[in-house]
Amino acid sequence: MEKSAEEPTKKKVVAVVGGGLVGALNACYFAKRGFEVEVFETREDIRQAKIVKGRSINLALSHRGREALKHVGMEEKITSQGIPMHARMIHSPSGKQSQIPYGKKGQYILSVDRANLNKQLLTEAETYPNTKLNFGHKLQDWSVETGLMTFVRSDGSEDQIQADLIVGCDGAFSAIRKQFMRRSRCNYSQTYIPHGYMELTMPPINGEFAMKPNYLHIWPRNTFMMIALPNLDKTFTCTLFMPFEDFEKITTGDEVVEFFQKYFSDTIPLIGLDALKRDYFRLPALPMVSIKCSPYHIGDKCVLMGDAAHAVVPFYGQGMNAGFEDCIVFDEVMDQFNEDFSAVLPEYTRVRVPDDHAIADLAMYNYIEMRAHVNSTWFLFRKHVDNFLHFLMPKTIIPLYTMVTFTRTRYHKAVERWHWQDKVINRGLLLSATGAVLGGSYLLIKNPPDINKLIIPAEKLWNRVVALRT
Ligand code: FAD
Ligand code: EGO
Repeated sequence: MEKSAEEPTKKKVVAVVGGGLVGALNACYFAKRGFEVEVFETREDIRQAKIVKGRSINLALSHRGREALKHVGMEEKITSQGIPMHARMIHSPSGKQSQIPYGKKGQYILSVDRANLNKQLLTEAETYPNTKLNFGHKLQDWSVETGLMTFVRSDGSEDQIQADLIVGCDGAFSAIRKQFMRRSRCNYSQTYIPHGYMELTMPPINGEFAMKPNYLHIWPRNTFMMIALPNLDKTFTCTLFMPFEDFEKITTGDEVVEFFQKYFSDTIPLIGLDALKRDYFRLPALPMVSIKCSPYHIGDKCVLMGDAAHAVVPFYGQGMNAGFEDCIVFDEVMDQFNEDFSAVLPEYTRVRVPDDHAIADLAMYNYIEMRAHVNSTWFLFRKHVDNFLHFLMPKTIIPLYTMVTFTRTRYHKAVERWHWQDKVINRGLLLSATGAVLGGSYLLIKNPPDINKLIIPAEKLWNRVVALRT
């Protein structure tokens, strides 16, 4: 059934460039407001394609992303096809598995299929009569002065289109963003990390999931990390993160097995020896980049959202969630400023840049921290400490991961609060340490111990130390 636009009067044309996750969702947002929406996407319609090439098969959807979907009535449709992950399952090198819940009962993240999510959002966008999807349209260039966009069609022919507003949702290597970079006072930074990623499939065993399905499985091995998210077809998609240097060192099937034997031995029988030897060489490891820029807009003509505005490394599972949240924030600003683009665009930049930059930093921080000293013991220890402190002071100490993943606390506020909590914790530690010293001294003064009784155990202790050292 087709939905009717809110107003029948002639509405402005909004061109959404990029029909990926954020572009497709954004099309729904603008269509709901009654704009004439034109989506332009390089690829052919993925709903017709047999195989969808591209990166990452499944993604972790969390609160921010869900809230954004809810706004256009898509939450239920998507979450019902996601697999809840209530806890992380940490795999130690010996194959021991330990779980730590993400939060209270209702707090879980969802494993969703990227292609399916994208298809559903495109289909939803199409239910609005005021939306048109143009596939096989690759944006070549656009003019800041006139807003005229030039597309190259699949057959090589060109197409020129003008719009009142251009929304750049064309991903990390955004063609829309190129015009931003030529302007003065435009900030841009781009960092490739030394790690690449490779996806491997873990098939079902006897028609069932090879591991427990409702978990985010993690193998933290400092610089080598692997995660696995469940899929509806009872497979797991394992993602191996490793420096390119190390990927390149492994050149034969036997070397792959040797490497997995050393670090991820419990997964060998689950992925399968032959599959492992074969799949490792199927595709090269792919790069990961972190991109920041500001401002996000040019005049009243153009705005960037999603990865086009902020590509983040995937070590927080927030890239798509942040991009989806961009859509809500823009929508809120549209309400505040009555859809007046000349006021909405600068305000959007003002409120959103600090938050997107904060999540880019947090994701990079997680990457650095995890590769530097997070093995399975440290991972478990840290999460237990987080949970314990939260248990002690539920209102005061909220784990950063919780604020980022299960609330809509502005990302930059979550960072501020995290620093503040650290101060409270350190002060608490200092206070307890001081208390212990003072209390101890008081007790010692009040009940001076018999020095002879002290010397004997001290001697025994020393003997033990000597025994240890020899
Ligand atoms: P894209 O998904 O890149 O879409 C851009 C679209 O624009 C594409 O369809 C492309 O074909 C089109 N396009 C590009 N150029 C043009 C052009 N010139 N003209 C027309 N169209 C064009 N995020 C999470 O929230 N949770 C996770 O668990 C998670 N895991 C990840 C794991 C990995 C390994 C990676 C790499 C990323 C992960 N992400 C995750 C991040 C997430 O994939 C991205 O943030 C998200 O895809 C961004 O969506 P987007 O629509 O902005 O960009
Ligand atoms: C000490 C212990 C310091 C993505 C643990 C930091 C990220 C980080 C890539 C997980 C979960 C969704 C993810 C946790 C930490 C997705 C995620 C986490 C990875 C890798 C990921 C957690 C896809 C970091 N969320 N997360 O707390 O479970 O903690 F391991 Cl490599």
